[in-house]
Amino acid sequence: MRLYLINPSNLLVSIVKVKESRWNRYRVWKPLSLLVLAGLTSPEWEIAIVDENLGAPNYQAMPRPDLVGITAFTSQANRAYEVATHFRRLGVPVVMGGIHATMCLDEVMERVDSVVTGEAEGIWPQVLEDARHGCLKRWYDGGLAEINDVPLARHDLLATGYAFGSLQTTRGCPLNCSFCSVTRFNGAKYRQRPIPDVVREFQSVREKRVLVVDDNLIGTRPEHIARAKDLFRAMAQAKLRKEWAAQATINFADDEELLALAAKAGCRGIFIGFESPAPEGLLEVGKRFNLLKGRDFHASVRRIQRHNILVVASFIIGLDIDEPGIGKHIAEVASQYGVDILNVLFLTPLPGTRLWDQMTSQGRIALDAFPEDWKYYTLTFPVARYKHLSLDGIIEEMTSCDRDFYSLPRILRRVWSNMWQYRKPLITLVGNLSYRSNRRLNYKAYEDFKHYWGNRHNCVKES
Ligand code: B12
Ligand code: SF4
Repeated sequence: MRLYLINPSNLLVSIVKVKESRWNRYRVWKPLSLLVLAGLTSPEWEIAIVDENLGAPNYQAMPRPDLVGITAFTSQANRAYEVATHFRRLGVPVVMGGIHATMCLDEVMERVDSVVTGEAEGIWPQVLEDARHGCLKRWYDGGLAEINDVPLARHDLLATGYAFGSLQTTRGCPLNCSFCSVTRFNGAKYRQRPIPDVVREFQSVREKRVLVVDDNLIGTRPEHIARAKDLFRAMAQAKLRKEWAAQATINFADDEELLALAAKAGCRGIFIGFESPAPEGLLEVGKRFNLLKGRDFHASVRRIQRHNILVVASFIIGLDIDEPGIGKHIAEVASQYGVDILNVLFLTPLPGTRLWDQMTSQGRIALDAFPEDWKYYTLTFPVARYKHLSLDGIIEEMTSCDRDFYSLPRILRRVWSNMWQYRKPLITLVGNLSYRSNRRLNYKAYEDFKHYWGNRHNCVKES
């Protein structure tokens, strides 16, 4: 039995444009969901994983499979349907799962043979069994998996073409920020995989560098942090010789022992969601956690960096409190905090989030011809109507933010300060240049987007 597991691409996502900017090679990540599904698949299935981010193959030239499984974020949904249509025309059953299938069940059900919502661990073996007997159901729900059932992902598949491997050690997040799907999808309970499983999985990753995809590697409560310390101790003891980056909340900076253990275990970069430079912004998106203890963000960032760990900061533009000037303000604040890399995204109502419910009820979703418009739900296009910023205005804010933060003098200052502090100037340089060179791609993309937006709204007015 032959199974294809496919990660569809979205050509509007600049990080997959490896040909346009070679720095992007360092920002194409493996679709871990498919490696996990492969880990749940019994040996009678011959598995091929296709990651279209490395280039879409000629499916016609490939042997006919018995089953196709497709994963998709919302931004990949359109391409997922194209791929599904191709295989369904050949009479091959297509199953789709992942976050978009879970949040938009009815839409997906119309376009594939079978949909799997939720996490797959508890249900995928049954889906395969039903497929083998030709009796696939229209809908399976995996719900939340028992965390000990998460298998070792098949890191032996998809072995070449990536600068980073990826793995997951926890699922779930209690914080439930308004713009994020994680609490709805993976639950509010923070679930931690057994430490020996995680260490074994690290050992099976071939790449020297690894992205730990957890939404928050250290968690928010003392018992979570204690487990993170145990994990880091076990990783150091296993002498993995891996360098890795992860996502965490800002409380990562509050515990010297945690930082030292993380660094010893190979942590070289941490991605932190600051979200807004203003306390009112944090309240608006529901991230009160960042407001705790009258925090000094500059000091927090420095404490992390002293352990040789780079800090990547994420902010959002387009909150209801954001007014003209917000772009430059974010660039200024991120520079004051002293972060190494800045990633700014447009506030985007992703289906299933609290923000989606709010913007839908207020009639503020501007690009709403679905499924076609999903391709712009990459957080790199302003798809909604923003309170104080017009379409041109919000794009100008994003552009000025990037222009300021990634100006050559500022990049050189950051690289110099890294050299001076004996940190990792090369990684900072590559990261900064990757963002800087994507700016040109973004300008062009914004122009095309404005035309698309204009046509869409003219059509609506005329009809
Ligand atoms: C790692 C990650 C990335 C990585 C890697 C992506 C990749 N290629 O896998 C990078 C950094 C590239 C990335 C980029 C983006 N991401 Co991202 N990312 C994540 C993150 C943190 C973890 C995903 C992961 O690997 N999980 C581990 C695996 C094992 O879990 P899983 O994917 O959920 O798969 C399980 C189930 O969903 C199911 N399943 C999944 N697929 C399938 C398929 C079949 C057939 C079946 C049966 C089951 C099944 O089974 C799996 C095992 O239980 C999630 C948050 C999260 N917790 O999901 C956000 C998340 C998926 N990202 C999100 C977004 C918005 C993006 C971006 C669009 C925007 C951005 N700039 O961040 C981009 C664009 C990507 C694109 N190509 O279009 C949103 C998606 C929401 C949505 N409705 O689409 C999430 C949920 C975060 C959020 N804020 O809400 N991302
Ligand atoms: S943005 Fe981060 S902290 Fe907020 S709910 Fe999502 S995963 Fe949790």
